[in-house]
Amino acid sequence: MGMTIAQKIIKEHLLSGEMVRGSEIGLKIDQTLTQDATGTMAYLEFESMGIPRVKTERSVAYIDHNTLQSGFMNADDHRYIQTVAAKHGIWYSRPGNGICHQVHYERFGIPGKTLIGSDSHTPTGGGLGMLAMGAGGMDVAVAMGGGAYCIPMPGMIKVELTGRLTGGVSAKDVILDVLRQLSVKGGVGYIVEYAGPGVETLSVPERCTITNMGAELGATTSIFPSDAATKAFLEAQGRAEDFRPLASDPDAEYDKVISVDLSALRPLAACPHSPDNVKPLSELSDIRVDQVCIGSCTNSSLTDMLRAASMLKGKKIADTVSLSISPGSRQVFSMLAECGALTDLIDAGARVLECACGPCIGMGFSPNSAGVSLRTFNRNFLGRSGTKDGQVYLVSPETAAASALTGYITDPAGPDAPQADISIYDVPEKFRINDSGIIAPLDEEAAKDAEVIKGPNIKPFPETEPLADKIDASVILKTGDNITTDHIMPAGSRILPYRSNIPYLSQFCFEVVDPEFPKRAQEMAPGIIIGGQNYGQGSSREHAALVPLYLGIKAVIAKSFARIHAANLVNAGILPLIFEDEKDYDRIQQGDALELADIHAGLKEGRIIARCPAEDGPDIEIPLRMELADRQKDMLLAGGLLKYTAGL
Ligand code: MIC
Ligand code: SF4
Repeated sequence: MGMTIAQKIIKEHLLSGEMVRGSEIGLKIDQTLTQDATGTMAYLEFESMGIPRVKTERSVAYIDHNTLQSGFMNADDHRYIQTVAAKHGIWYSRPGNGICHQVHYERFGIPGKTLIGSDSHTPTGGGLGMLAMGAGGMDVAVAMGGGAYCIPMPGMIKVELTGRLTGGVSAKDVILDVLRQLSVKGGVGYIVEYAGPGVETLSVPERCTITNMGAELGATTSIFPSDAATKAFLEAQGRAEDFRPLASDPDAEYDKVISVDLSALRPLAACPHSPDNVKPLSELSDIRVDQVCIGSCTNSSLTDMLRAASMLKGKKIADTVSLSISPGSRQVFSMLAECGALTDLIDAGARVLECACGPCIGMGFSPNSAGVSLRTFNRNFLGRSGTKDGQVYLVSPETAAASALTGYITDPAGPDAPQADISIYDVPEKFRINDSGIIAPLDEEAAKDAEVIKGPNIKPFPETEPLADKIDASVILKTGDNITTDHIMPAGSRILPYRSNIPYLSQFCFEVVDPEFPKRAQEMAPGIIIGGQNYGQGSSREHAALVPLYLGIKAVIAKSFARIHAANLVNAGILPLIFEDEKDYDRIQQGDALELADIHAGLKEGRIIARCPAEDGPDIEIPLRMELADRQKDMLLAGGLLKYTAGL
């Protein structure tokens, strides 16, 4: 039987397991990346393993999330990451050098290689034909140490692309259409592979917009073939030698196939507060806009910025709109400056921000009260922008630019909108290469004496414990469906500087859902959380497991889990349990006392019963199942991933 591209890469990297859908496979990891908001924990975890030098082909530590440096905290983290990277063979991308995913595909990504990153948008590299996956920090630490990255063997979804994008419609609209078709949970357990004649019409940066936002489908990753466009991109980055062609076999089999006719596609927007709440712009045209942001790892390539600049050139944004642009990398920034497009953006009224995540993660530029913000980003979860009642719409750079001019949501394919035309700029064929923002690690000899500097903001990660055979715990919180890691452990400028300080962070756990949660959890510990469908979607932040661990949470019972969060819970020694019958969700209430007994025997069978004493009559019994690989069961018994790895 023929193979898909992803299956070929998996086969080449298979260290353990069989390529049978749902069963656990262990993969050799060629490259890793971290960013600073998850990086400090990942490197503390790596250090605790006592391995002197990373065993990957390339590991890179990026600083892109926490660049505000209000107070010593961020700067402490940066210095720790820089020194730990230098010592252990890891490349360091300085603050201001750009967003990890953008810089990685520009400078380091290689078709056919495996990459894991402690950031959920690591699949961006799939646009270059990499098998690139988001993971928790502990998994990245283990991979840096040469360990396998273990995942359930995913199924395959094919997205057949036909036709060619027309004026005003862009790659962002493609992924918004896929989200409309599949929803934020439609990709769980799958790799999404793009195929068909439309593929060759898309450039690598356009493909990376699509694979980036595949994270919002809940997919393990997304991938494009490596073809003439990939070759041209790598050549233009001065990396022709990294090219390798990759295509699926003609008789490759997929579990699901959907299609997108690029020629028929119209501009779309994801409306508040979910990336799959997708509507055509034609239905949104009366909405007044307060703020427009162009940037983020989804849409901050040179082409994205040039398209927006060409539409804004010689014009002024509406008086009522505040426009920000954040180029994705120093390369994009310097090329924008060189060709004059930056001046056009500034003259039109844009506020130019640093090459970093910035507003995407609530690091400044929060909208006004109930403000409408149009963002070229990938997530519009409630409160993520820093303004709880902010109304965030996710759109393409073209829609963003057209709307910034009128002050209303405006269709860039409509008759009155200015057309993007990047040919007005004299842009060289080759990208401008200046890696001054990237620092190579020390050689092995020099590394031996190098000091790793930890400032007072860096606190040890919480101790994990071996799973007890019996848990008597209270239900501290019951949530609805699609709870994101932004709900569990919010980010933003107030909180993000403390990503290396779990005790401090714990005060904000579930803040947008229930501000009393941390106090209650500590008073009533040990605790259990009850969740709905797709619990833990969104970010890869392991803090969404480490903080509940710190607050005494022993188990989470949900209708279903998002992949990375479920793995993070197990890595932290917290038991993820799934209702055998979803209707039982209604039988447990916040405040109930639950008893989980004979857990060790239950682990073997993959099933346990939760008992809840009823006021009158017999106890309520609720059967729960576990979707855990044998390795994960052993890990829970050992007390989490690090203890398990140490015991191997
Ligand atoms: C995000 O977009 O939510 C983040 C911030 O990049 C996270 C990582 C983090 O929480 O540090 C992600 O996507 O994994
Ligand atoms: Fe940064 Fe936003 Fe991308 Fe996360 S989604 S990596 S916060 S730009």
